[in-house]
Amino acid sequence: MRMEVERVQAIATLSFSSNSIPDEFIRSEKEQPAITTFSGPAPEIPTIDLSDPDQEKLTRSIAHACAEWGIFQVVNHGIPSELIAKLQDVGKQFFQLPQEQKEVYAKPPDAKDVEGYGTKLQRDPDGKKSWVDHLFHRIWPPSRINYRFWPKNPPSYRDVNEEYAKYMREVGDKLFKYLAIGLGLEEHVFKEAAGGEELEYMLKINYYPPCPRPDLTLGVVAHTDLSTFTILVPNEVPGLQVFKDDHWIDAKYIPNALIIHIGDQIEVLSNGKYKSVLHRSTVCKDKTRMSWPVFLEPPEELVLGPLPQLISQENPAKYKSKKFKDYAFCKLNKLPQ
Ligand SMILES: O=C(O)CCC(=O)C(=O)O
Ligand SMILES: [Fe+2]
Repeated sequence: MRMEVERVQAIATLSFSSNSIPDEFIRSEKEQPAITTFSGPAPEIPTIDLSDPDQEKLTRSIAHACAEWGIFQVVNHGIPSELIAKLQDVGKQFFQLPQEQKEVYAKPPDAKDVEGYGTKLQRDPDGKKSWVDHLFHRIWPPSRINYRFWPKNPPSYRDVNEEYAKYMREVGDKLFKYLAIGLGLEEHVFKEAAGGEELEYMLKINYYPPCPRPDLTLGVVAHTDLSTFTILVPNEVPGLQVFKDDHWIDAKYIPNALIIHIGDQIEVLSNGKYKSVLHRSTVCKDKTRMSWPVFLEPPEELVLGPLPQLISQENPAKYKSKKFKDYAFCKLNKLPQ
């Protein structure tokens, strides 16, 4: 079992008694949110109403958001708000369990896969740590689910997450369709190129404990997602920031909205027409922030590259075609693609 004190949740408790945070959590001035968050008037991340009956307008606004921002919020997506509340409640209950009960789900130290309870995939090159713990497990397809990493407590955890997985597939399918039509392609091409029915839905729960010095540290550091795209629900504590026109701007909290991040694989498949979004998260002094991203990821052996329909002599491929696992390896190890 890992030492308790490695978990940020435990470090947070200690930090409040000293009103300071350990050095390895203090970011350089280039990253500190108090210095780098844009405070002027900023444009807002686009909000899309998925129930809009005007399909053409809907497709256009999604395509525009993906080309200009790589991120948008979705309202009227069809997921019952009670289900979102339950997803949040069971996840919160897991993180409130005593430490040793959470450690039962710890990612094995030698595991190649990310599944499990943990604190950081890798240290930053500068040795800095992030103010966040997490739990990863797949929720679809059934052949890729390992219930060993699904909390047994609270008892409703499994039912709630299985129900949520159904909705993730519905919303995911719709978005894949609009993304394709938005580039003049047949509606199934993106999902098929990303693995079709073998596409994997990886749920992550981020748990950002209260922090005595939120001005100095970061939760998740600046990154783009590896996924095709990511469907995220946050709790009511703000913290997500997006890099737009050279500024870090705050995402507005919209109750019950889903936040869609375009990830690297849609950028690659679209040959750069859609952009993966650079984002990070900040933490809060007196509240616990949590978020539930679901990463829609290709199976690891699948080769992805710019869609042939989108390349020509005038528009050559801007990205290599490669297996998803090789793309992920290069990214994780900060090697060129
Ligand atoms: O908590 C958030 O809003 C962002 C989390 C995130 O970007 C991630 O886990 O990849
Ligand atoms: Fe992310």
